[in-house]
Amino acid sequence: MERYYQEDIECASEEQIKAIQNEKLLKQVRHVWENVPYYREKMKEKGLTPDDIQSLDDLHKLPFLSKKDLRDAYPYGLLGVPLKDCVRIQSTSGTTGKRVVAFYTQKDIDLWEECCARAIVAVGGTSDDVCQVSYGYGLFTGGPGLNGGSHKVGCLTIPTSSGNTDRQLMFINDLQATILCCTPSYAAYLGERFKELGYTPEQISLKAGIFGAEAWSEEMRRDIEHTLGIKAYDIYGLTELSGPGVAFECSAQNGMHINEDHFLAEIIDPDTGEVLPEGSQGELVFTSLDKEAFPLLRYRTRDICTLTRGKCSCGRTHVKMAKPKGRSDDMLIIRGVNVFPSQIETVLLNHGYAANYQIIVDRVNNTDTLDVWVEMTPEMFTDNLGEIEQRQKDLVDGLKSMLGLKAKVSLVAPKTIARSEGKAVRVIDRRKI
Ligand code: DLL
Repeated sequence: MERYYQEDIECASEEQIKAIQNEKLLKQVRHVWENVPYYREKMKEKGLTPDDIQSLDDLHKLPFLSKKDLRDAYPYGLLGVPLKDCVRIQSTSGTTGKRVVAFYTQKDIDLWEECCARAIVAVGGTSDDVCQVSYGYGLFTGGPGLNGGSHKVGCLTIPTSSGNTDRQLMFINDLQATILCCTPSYAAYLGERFKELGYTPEQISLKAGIFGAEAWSEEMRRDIEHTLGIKAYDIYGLTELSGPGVAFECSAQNGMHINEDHFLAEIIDPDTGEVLPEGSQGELVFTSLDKEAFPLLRYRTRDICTLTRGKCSCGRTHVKMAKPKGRSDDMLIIRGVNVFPSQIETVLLNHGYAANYQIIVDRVNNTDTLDVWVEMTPEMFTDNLGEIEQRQKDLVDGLKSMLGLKAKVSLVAPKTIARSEGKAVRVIDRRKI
């Protein structure tokens, strides 16, 4: 039987959700207008006042916010409450520029943790469960968010944070953990380590995993489910909007329900900013509906995906987002062809490899080159050069038919590509250096 953390809201009718969103949107716009001068100026530039926003239908009039605005307003320019009312910050790793610093009031944290609790209950979590949180703790939102959600559900929470892989396995075994929360790449690594130590999936106590914070393919889901003997569920979120739990997967495992009572989603054309009809692929844009400390209206995530509304077998009614294909800024343009790393991953996993690979893009004599380094699994490892060449050729053909591009594939020995404990860095683009 399907269980919910907040059934009333998770299964509310579309009309009820729209009514909640309408009311909250008007309040949030007024809150931002009155307390965030940076955004007030943006509204004024468009000739808008809160009176111009009378309902959800007026949302499209509001100006967008982007990562650049967050940088320009750093650190306090988008604060919606006095600093003394904030109790926490979280921050991104800042690999692509200045860090994003997000602020929270206690109420913001409570709502965020409730979103994570919904995700845990959606994978079957109850107070009987032992939930191991192997996302990083600290500035990264993964650890603190799921830790809070796990407490709310009443699970016994193991806050291992990421890293120290053998200790992760020890806690799973000794405390018979049933739910694992970490990045999919770290889950794959934990699975690999269990296998190396001779564990079969039946000997591992885990039953479900909540994996997100990076793009991962359906093939990787199958692989992780197989090695750990679990059901693997996706979870999505970003620091700017609180952290994990903006959207989460349910028993249907085919897209993530967006917590629409807190986050209003739109899909836009990333080039023109035009709002696209339901079902179209485009950039995901979010408006926070009740955040106090760091309210964001029409924030452009750069994540590319589609939204679909419809009856879900789990009974939840909130709109679903498909797995993001990756960020629009992760998309590689190689010899004019758009390539998402997740497409390469799909080909590799379909050919029986694990998700241990590195993509190297370079430019030689004004021509882009695409090199893919792939680890052989221990089972396929061989020093028979003819066999290796044949395997490489098969992958070159597979990539050609997926991408329409010729790549150079190098098979390398097992364990030669560094494992990730957090978000995996799979692409090295030397053209930018
Ligand atoms: O990654 C929050 C999070 C923690 C989500 C734990 C899920 C689990 P940031 O570090 O700010 O926050 O990175 C946000 O990561 O815009 C996406 O590009 C990507 N991302 C997050 N979840 C997914 C997912 C956290 N399930 C950025 N699938 C987002 C694909 C994801 N990409």
